Amino acid sequence: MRIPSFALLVLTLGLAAAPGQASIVDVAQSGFGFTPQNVTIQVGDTVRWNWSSFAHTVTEGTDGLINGNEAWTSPLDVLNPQFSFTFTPAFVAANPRPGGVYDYFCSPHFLAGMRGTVTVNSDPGLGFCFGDGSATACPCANSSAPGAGAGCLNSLGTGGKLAGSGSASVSNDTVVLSGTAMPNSSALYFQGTAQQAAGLGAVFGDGLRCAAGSVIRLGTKTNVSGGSTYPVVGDLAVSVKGACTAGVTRHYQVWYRNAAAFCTASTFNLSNGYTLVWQA
Ligand SMILES: [Cu+2]
Repeated sequence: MRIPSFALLVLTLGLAAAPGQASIVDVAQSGFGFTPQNVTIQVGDTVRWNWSSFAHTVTEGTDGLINGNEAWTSPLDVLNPQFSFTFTPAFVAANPRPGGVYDYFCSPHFLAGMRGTVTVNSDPGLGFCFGDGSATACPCANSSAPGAGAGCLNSLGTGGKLAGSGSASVSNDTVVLSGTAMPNSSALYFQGTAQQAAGLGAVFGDGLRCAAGSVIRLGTKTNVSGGSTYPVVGDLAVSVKGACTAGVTRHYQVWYRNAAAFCTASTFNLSNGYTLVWQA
């Protein structure tokens, strides 16, 4: 049981890595297969293929051929026993794939089914302070479903959720913060320099305050179909509005109006928190 326990520990540590901390994911070549065949990584992570026997290639695509249309290709043989490839924000932006799924194959053994995938998760950040009972308890037992990754329930019976996409790079900021599952009311997107109560949050209105410290208001939006985003056309980029520099960690949250009689006498609730580590 020693080896499986260790493998589980490594996996757990890998999943617990903070956003922005690039990690290396190993894939073994065993016989005519890649193990694990399918891996999921974050933007900026590196996949490292390790050779064990015979001569193979690691070639992006689905056509089985090395013909110049691949985003990367490398031999994986006795002379090239290891091949590492980093899925940088620039590479992902220049070589988009549906769902972030990069198929690859071994050219000599394509017909034998020697193929794999790398799924690149483009969410640049990490949620925290969920209103699902895993953090501070919601004020009126209005917890959202465990694992929903959202805030405490509002009067509609949904938990406001904040997520992100794009690249958290101060020199090429394409971050879009997206709030969903809220009433069609006003929603303030704000940034804090700290996590409230070490990330557990504190009761505030009908929900939890998660982002704290020195606060910058990014902008107020009006939800349509329960959602909104920051920035939209005409808004400053998140890192500009938030005065973020390379290397800083910032925390985000949506504070939205929920005027219906529900939970406390307050007329507002909040999403979960969302953390970004800004890169150069
Ligand atoms: Cu092969």
